[in-house]
Order: sequence, then structure tokens, then C-alpha cells
Amino acid sequence: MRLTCLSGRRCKKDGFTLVEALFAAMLLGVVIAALAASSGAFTMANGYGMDLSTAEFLIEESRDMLATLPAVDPETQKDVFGHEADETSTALYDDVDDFHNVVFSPPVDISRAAMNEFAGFAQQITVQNVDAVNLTATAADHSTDFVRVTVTILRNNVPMTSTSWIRANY
Ligand SMILES: [Ca+2]
Ligand SMILES: [Ca+2]
Repeated sequence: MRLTCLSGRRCKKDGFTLVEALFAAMLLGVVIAALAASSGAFTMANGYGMDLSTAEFLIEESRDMLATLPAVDPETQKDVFGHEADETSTALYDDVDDFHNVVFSPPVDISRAAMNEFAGFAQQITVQNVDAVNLTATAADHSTDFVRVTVTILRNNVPMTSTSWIRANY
């Protein structure tokens, strides 16, 4: 700080005192820290939002893939729950219950082509028969004409979201 005397006894201060400068620097530090913290939180929230959007997309791909298939095998009907013996790869699966306990990692699209751009994500599919009167109650394999398909999306082996729907064998 420098004192400037304009006329006679009146003097005025030029610049800042050391305390004022230190206080301003401290205040600036607090503001920068707050901005950095909020930016970090926003980035994390944005990243999780993108993962959730990807998960919803992968559920839709699974649903569309299974929607084109009959609920039971066209040839063996209800003889086999799960894939039939001659269906040695998921490319040969031709009914919904073939996909029971199947995990696609990397996930697949509607045509069952691997989507390597989503490595780290996985689609886990379970198929269970449910009671015809109470669709929330599971039933023995092939004992009813209704199955509940559940697709769970995992990110780095951690479940993110899950969706179920009912398919009828009609
Ligand atoms: Ca089959
Ligand atoms: Ca089957």
C-alpha cells in the first residue's frame, strides 16, 4: 500500500493492503475449488446418465431380438426347456426359452451380432414360466403357456437395470 497526499493533510491509500490481497486470493481459491467440485459432480452424473441410456438401449435390442421368436420351440414344442440339443450356438436358438440363463458379453443387437463398442456391458437373460392366473408367481418349466422374460444389464459385472415382460405361447 502506498499513501498519496493530494493537498495539505488529506492523504488517500493506493492499492491493497497485504491482508486485503491475501483475503482476495483466499476467496478466489474457495471459488475455484467450488467450481472444480461442481464440475466433477456434473461429469460423474453425466457419465452415469450415459451408461443408463446405453442400458435402456441394450434392453430394447434384447426385447426386439426375442420378440421375433416363438415362446416354445417350433419342432420340439414343450419337450425341452432351454435350448434344444442340436442348437449348439446362440445363433441357432429359435425360441424364447432357448435363451434362459444366457449372458451376452459383449452385448448383441437385434440380429445377435456382437456390439463390441459396448464392451463392458452385458445382457443377462432369464426365462421362467409363470402362473396363468397370477403372472407374478413362477411356475414349473413348460407347465403353463406364459413365460416371464427378464433382461438385466450389467456394467463391469454390476447389475445396472432390469426389465421383465410376459410372453404367451399363442
Ligand atoms: Ca429352440
Ligand atoms: Ca427351447
